[in-house]
Amino acid sequence: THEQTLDRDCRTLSRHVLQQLQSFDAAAQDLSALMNRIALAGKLIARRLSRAGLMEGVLGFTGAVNVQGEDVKKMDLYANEVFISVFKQSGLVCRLASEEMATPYYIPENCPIGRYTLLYDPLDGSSNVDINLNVGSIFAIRQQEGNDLDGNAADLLQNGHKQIAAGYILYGPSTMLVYSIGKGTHVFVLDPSLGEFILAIENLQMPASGSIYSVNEGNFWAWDESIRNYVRHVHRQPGYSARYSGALVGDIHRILMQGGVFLYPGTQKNPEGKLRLLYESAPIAFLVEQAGGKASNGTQPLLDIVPNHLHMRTPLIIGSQQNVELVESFIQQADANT
Ligand code: P6P
Repeated sequence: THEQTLDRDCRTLSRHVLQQLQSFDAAAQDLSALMNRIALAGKLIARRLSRAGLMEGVLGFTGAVNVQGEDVKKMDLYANEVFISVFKQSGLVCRLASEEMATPYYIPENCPIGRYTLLYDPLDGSSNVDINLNVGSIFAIRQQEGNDLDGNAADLLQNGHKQIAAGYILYGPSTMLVYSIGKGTHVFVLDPSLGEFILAIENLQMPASGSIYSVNEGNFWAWDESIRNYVRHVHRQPGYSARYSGALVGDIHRILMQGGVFLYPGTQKNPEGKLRLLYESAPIAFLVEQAGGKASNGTQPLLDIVPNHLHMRTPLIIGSQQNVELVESFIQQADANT
């Protein structure tokens, strides 16, 4: 009915956060405002992506190399700047820690300072931009602890349970924002005509097991034998499907919605894998666990891992509980045999 449609269109992100918290105190208002800023960043990035092929200076590389040793794409830089611009005057944050910046950006003295830190990967999977495949932004929010006078942000080097909010924005056929503040995982869809993210799925519960496995099998001979044995086992099982887009957010969203498992294991060259703990794996592990799934580095729950530096990488096994436990059983078996 007309009322139902209207009511649905009013289930915006900021209202949802306040409803979740059943509170309107300062902390709740802060979280609602933080999520609103994330939504604004998502809208600005989605708008530019939708015209990437038509605008000068959007596609392609800047010629720079980032702290990860990766070629920086123009869209990476733009997306990074969007988050800084959106949060700089918000009065909500004191620091922004990004995949694109070697050290955190400290909000300048002449701007209002808040007590939260935003950790983010502004445009994950950006190699997909030039081929018009999905890309994503990943974010986590933590409270500042202490006063970080020496500016080395040591309080950020704590495990994923310190995240008070986390999620991602998926720039796909529709733009989706998936988030959690520790009270379930919720999916919003951007209605471009309204310029609002509208609630689509509340309290998403992922399937306990699934038939999708998502891993870059091009690394097969670079993995530990235990991972090769797991994949050999999957190859022999009827009904499994391999799905891998090379962009974490889209690959994870598929697993979140349909069940199964995503893996980025260590390789001989990169024993800790490729994905960064603080602003890729931990935020996504937070969401997946809130949706009833599981995440580990193969031997330890992902959210228990304490980073030793801002850009620390860890192997990632994540998805439906039963699928993750099956992978872990191959790793435990190999460890038992050594
Ligand atoms: P590979 C993108 O560069 C990224 O960081 C993730 O989005 C993605 O899951 C992974 O790397 C893909 O890495 O080595 O399989 O190409």
